[in-house]
Amino acid sequence: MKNPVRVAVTGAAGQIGYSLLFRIAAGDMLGKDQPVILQMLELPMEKAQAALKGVMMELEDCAFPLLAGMVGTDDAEVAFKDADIALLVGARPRGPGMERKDLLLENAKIFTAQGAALNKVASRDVKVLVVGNPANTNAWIAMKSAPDLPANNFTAMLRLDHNRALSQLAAKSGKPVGDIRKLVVWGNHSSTMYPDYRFATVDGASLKDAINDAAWNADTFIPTVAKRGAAIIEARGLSSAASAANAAICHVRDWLLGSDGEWVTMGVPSDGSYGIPEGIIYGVPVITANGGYTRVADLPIDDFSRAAMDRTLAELEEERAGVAHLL
Ligand code: NAX
Repeated sequence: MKNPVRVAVTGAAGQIGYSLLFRIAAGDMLGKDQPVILQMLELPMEKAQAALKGVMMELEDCAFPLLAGMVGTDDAEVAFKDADIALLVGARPRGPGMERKDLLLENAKIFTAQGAALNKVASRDVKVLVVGNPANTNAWIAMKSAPDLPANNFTAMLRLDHNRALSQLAAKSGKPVGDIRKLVVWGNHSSTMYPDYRFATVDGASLKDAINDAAWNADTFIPTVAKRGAAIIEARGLSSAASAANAAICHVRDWLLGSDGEWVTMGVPSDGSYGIPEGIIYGVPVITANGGYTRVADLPIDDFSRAAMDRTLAELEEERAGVAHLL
């Protein structure tokens, strides 16, 4: 039996947590032969801690053979102790009448503290995925607050946007979703992200040529992916949770176990390529192997794409400017 991997999950009693923890414990993220220890963080409030306790009781009741241990706590340094993987899901939601600026600042406080706690107690190679919004900027704040950890280990989740885009493309083209390769989602996890299927293929043939509908791309596809989160809230009365948890599982699984040469989208600190200033956490296509990722380099960027990529970059730079004074 392999040694257990320590997986920290924040916001563990929330909706995404409820869809995520059971799948991790079942082996969907790290493999059916990989034991895990779940280290779960929640707010200190009585209600949050009670809910966390309930989730832990249910985890126990599943009798998952791979669940080698559990910790439930309101202390980030306990949750992150020796963590190999940290899924930062908990974040401050937007309250009634709250300005975007205030939301950014409230989250900046959370992710500064959590970055510092990771820096202090986590494994020196901890892999961090930020799900809590604004995910890219929160990941940037955590990265900046953890100077002793590798910056490239701080990532933000764009995989839900990627998966949403895949399904829209499959529906439009009539091709099986699992056969679509080389999709990219550039930028911020927000409605400004740019899903780009110019390079996508099915069975080696161009998906763009098969679809051959530029108006659909601009007028239907991009807005549908951009507004999908709002459409889910409208339909369900709650934000995406199972699909978000699934995307987190896909992101970490591919990162740790490899993508077999396939492109996947991850929000990662920019290396300056594609005109994205260094350090900004920006969605790009990567190929993953051996616990690392390599950007897909030198893709041609046309005028339409440049404008879309610059728009989402401008939003990220504005978010960063709003919190930079705290770091
Ligand atoms: P919930 O409100 O259901 O759960 C969040 C949980 O986090 C709560 O139980 C809360 O007590 C806890 N929490 C808040 N601050 C915390 C802190 N400082 N430390 C530990 N726990 C804390 O939200 P849920 O639907 O689970 O969504 C979680 C986050 O994911 C939100 O920020 C949401 O906007 C974001 N999302 C990000 C997505 C992405 O693709 N990157 C998609 C889905 C989702 O919207």
